[in-house]
Amino acid sequence: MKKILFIILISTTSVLANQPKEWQLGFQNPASDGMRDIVNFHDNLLLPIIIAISVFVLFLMIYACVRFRASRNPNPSKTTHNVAVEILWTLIPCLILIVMAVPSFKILYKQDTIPKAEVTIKAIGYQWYWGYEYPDENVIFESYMIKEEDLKENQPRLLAVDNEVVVPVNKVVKVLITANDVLHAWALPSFGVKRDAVPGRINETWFKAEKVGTYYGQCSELCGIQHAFMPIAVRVVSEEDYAEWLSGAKIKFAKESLLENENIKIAGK
Ligand SMILES: [Cu+2]
Repeated sequence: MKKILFIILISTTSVLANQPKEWQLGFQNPASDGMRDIVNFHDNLLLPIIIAISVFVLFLMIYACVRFRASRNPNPSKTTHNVAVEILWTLIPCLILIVMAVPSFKILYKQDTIPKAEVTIKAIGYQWYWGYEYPDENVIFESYMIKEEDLKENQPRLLAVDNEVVVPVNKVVKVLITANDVLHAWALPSFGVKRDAVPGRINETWFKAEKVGTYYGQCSELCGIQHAFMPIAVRVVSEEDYAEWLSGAKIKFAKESLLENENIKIAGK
């Protein structure tokens, strides 16, 4: 019985790890080193500082309301300046900002330096779906959201797509991001990745997924009426499964066949 419970627990957590869950307050569970940095930074540094500041300001407000109320101070103080207090309320916030900035810049630099990529994918934002290319493999395909009425079991609403991006686990994946029409943004919370997709320009980011599974994200730049319906789904698989998927994809999603189809379409017009 215990064993079954354990298995259920493991399987449900691994499913929930990759997508938003009901009543969720915090971040999604990290599935990459970069996201773990972000979560640590938020939970262990920013949040305590924010809570301390909020409690302190609340205390000051209550104290001032009680201590300096009109009934107790019929003749109010005429003080307008206090140099010591003014220096303190300038310096202390500056110090707090510096304490927050140093680790924040460290994380930003780490995200910005892309290690040698083992797999490169290109994400292209369209109104309103994502196109993907594996430039080194001659693979190209489009990825549309699955409509609510067509959802199969275990496919999350507004997140599942027909063609998922497939990448190998524990490999550095470099993502080139651009758009074809308007601004979009390629965002995957579990990997700590979010980059604008700008027409005529290529942005770069990277991630190294640590766990096998399907991870969901969404376009994160208002791009038009169907902005909410262009999700991102990345399936992280073992190296062998990736090789197998790739050999199939090279036939199914070959660049040449796509160009041929386009030509047929154009010729038929
Ligand atoms: Cu978009």
